[in-house]
Amino acid sequence: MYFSFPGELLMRMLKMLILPLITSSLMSGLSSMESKACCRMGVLTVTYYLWTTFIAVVVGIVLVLIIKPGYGTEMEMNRLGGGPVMTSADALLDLVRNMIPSNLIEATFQQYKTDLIPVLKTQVTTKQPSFLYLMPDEENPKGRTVLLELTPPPDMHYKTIPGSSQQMNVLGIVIFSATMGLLLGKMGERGAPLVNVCQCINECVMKIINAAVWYFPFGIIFLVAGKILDMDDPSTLGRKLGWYTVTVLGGLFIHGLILLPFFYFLLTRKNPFSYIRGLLQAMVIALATSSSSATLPITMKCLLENCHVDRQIARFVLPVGATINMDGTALYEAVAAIFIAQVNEYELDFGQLVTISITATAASIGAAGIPQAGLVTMVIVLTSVGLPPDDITLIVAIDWILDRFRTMINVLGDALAAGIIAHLCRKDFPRDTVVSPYTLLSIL
Ligand code: DAS
Repeated sequence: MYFSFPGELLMRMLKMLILPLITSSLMSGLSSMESKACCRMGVLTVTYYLWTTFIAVVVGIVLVLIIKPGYGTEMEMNRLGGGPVMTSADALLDLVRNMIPSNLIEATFQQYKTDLIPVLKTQVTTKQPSFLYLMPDEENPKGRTVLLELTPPPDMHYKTIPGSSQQMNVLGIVIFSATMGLLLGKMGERGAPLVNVCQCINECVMKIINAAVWYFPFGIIFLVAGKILDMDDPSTLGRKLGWYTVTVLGGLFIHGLILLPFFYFLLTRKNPFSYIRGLLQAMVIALATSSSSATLPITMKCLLENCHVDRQIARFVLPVGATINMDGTALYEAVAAIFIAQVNEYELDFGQLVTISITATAASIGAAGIPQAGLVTMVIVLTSVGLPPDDITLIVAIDWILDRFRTMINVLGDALAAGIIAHLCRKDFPRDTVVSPYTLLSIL
């Protein structure tokens, strides 16, 4: 119990910094930019993020169809009755619905309130016939998340999957802060006092980060060691799901260390690997914490101090990327869904592969930047092609390892995007460039 304490302190330090960092960065960064530059940067950023996420999904689908990790595995299927309870339309609408949190402050704290893993493990160990409906704590007097029956009681409307809703709530904070920043920018002198306050908060947060960094190596050792000691049967890692693990890690390697650096070089004509070297600290923290939101303060520090990215760009691109850009998660969810179909000997047609690519992209946008959130939002992908969500239990035993690597690629994708956007939005960039999805390709 005490062994995990140093790692727990590390996670608490990082989580404590997220809200002040996102709000102060966006509000001070955007308020000091002229509106036209903001618009160009915003369109370029979102366009780039959607492109790279979709490409990550395509990489994952191609790999899993070539390697076929799910065939030939004699797994007794934990077949539980009932088709999918929710449709992908429900889930997607829910993602949008949660973009506007009713309570901004509560939304932030809800981000870490639901502990997903004990619930997932309960299902694995007890083979409980249930669907993963995770009740937020406040709705459950005993203060714990509970598994509900596959067919929820008639009066129960569709429940938000916490991983997605929390991410959308954080996205709500990003949207609120960005809007405030743009409005403050338009207010000129009248908005200056609040802009100064945001800039001071931002500087203070960065100083706290610099101080906290000295503790990180110590916390990381205990965080990862505690996780390994917690595993009941590490041998499950290799035997049943080896090829699946190879497929996911192979796809993450191809996307994160070949394709993304290649795009960086094409769009900036600079050496991507010297840029990535400046991000190693953030990638290690992502690997250790499995949380791209918690890594955000370190990613910001690496971008500003090691990669010398323009501060205004970093303050906008990173918080938005940490909430909606998760290339590693999108790739993983596509691979996992097709792997589960293969294990079920369920042939997916082309239309279903297209559906998986779209829902994996959307689900990754909705995944929270917290540990194993991608496992939860994957339910959207499975139900969109008629696969039983309960089959998540097939892959949950090794998810904690794969989550670290996909989080690392998520963080790498955000940081490389910041370098590209900073290059494309630099002062001498041709102003008359019409920013469209094809702009990025034409620049290539
Ligand atoms: N752990 C998530 C993140 O922080 C990624 C995931 O769960 O897929 O990016």
